[in-house]
Amino acid sequence: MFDKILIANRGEIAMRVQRACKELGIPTVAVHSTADADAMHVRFADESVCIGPPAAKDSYLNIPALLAACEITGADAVHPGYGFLSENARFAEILAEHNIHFIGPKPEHIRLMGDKIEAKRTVKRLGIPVVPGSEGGISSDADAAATAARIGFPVLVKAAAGGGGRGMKVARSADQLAAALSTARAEAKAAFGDDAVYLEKYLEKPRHIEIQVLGDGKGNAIHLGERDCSLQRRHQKVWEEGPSPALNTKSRDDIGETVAQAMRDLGYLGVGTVEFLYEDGKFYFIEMNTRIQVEHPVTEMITGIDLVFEQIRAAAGNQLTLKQSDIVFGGHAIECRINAENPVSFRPSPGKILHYHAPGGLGVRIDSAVYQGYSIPPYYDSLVGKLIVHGKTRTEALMRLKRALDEVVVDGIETTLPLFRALVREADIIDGNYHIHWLEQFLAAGGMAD
Ligand code: MV4
Repeated sequence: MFDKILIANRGEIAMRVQRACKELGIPTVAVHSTADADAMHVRFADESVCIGPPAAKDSYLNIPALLAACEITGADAVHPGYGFLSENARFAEILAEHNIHFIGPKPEHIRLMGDKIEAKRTVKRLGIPVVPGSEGGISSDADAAATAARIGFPVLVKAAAGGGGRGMKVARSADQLAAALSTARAEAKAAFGDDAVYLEKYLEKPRHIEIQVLGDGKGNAIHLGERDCSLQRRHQKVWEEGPSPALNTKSRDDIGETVAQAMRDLGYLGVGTVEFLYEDGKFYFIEMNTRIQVEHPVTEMITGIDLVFEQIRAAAGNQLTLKQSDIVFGGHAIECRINAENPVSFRPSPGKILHYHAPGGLGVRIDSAVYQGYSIPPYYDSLVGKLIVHGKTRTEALMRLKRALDEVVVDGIETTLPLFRALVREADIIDGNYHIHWLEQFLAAGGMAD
């Protein structure tokens, strides 16, 4: 096992990783920018190192500073959390060159899944269902036209280097195709420095369902069920739950086993998420995330498995001791991402938390790094904390969510709490009847304004 883990992140995920390290008996090193000197993740670590000024590129993304912090403290492993350097294959390689373990997948798998065209080609070969579309990249307008004629309109042009929705353009008919192609290419070039694009059939009203996986890099891998993350705004997840209201046991076991077998064949190491669009009872792969995700607690609550603990064990070279038959799904969990944002305009609202009260009671979990008197800095994401509830049934989870939302106090800044208090009272949400465009349609229709 590792001697000391440096956590190259901040906020709630840095605290979350510390909790797993404590249970494993491994000392932790926090790193922080000058803006985060008063942060909770610094107070709770065994040691801390200031790695630079507020801007992430000078601190949490500063690889030489992180290497120096490992050297100074004697950390022999780095946990990257999510965001920042978590899906940077080069960072994982540089750590290895310095004899420091990266707590994450093999660099080749991070790189593979970062290229959406290569990722899709690979998972298709491994038996995972993909969205009908181009075989690899699109070479010309004629190539695009031929592919669109084969799969039928509407089609979606996507950036190979994309993800998060940037560089995506819909073409609803042949006369829109050339423009969609050149706009998507230009956006991809500007955002990622790579104008490679591919074409897919556009699915109109799917759900976003993702499968959690865990592997040991030695050919053993399992799945831990799904999370339904359809409730998003501008590609930011707002509400995640598991199991998906749209699946039954057989559909879960089928897609889960397909994904787990693909991860065995790949020799995947650590935790990962295979993302699908789900429409008319069918799954279509879109991409794979090679990191621990914000919404991982949903899976922890319905399986009882500590994903960060397992991730660290696997990175240290331990064989997977969990078998698929050990994974028993119990009850229902819902996570709400409470952001420091105006609940109508979604403008960031950093500043000082004057009053704070975290809800408690049976089936309620808060993953947060804020405290009363803490000032949310303006430099990073606006996550105040995650409220996760668990119940035997979805109805019980919703009941607990409603009660917990009425109990939380976060005063002094604006938060998205009013959005969640409205959502738990919406018929479609209570019924689990939503898709990837539901939330934006709700907001556009004045769901929060009137
Ligand atoms: C799609 C799609 C419809 N059809 N692909 C958006 C982000 C990116 N990672 C994948 N995305 C989509 N891909 C096909 N073939 C619709 C989306 C999409 C979306 C997906 C998941 C959650 C929210 C979304 C919001 C808008 C569009």
